[in-house]
Amino acid sequence: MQGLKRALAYGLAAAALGAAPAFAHAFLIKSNPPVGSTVNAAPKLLLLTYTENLEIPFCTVAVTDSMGMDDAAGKPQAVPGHPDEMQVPLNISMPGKILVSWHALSVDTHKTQGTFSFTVSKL
Ligand SMILES: [Cu+2]
Repeated sequence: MQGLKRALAYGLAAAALGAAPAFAHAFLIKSNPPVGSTVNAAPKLLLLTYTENLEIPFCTVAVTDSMGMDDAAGKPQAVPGHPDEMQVPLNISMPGKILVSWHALSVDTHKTQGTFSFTVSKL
């Protein structure tokens, strides 16, 4: 009961401040390949999991390889049964550090973005 009261108090405080609740935005939970990882083969697919369901047609992912080429990523695609995920076909032609820059639109119409990298040690 105490916890519920506290939650209500926080909710009212957030509403009073006019703040959009941060938990309603699509933030990246995890990636496969994982954020900061090193993989020993070029992945054919990047899988991104978010805190909210996504409007896939309005999400973009750019992937830049170690030579600065940024044409390695295809269009984000829905993952059947997982509206909080998107998958991106990859065509990585160089080993090295891969920079991922994503823009997401969640179903509540809030935009988020972020970058991370992983490393492909060999193709
Ligand atoms: Cu939101």
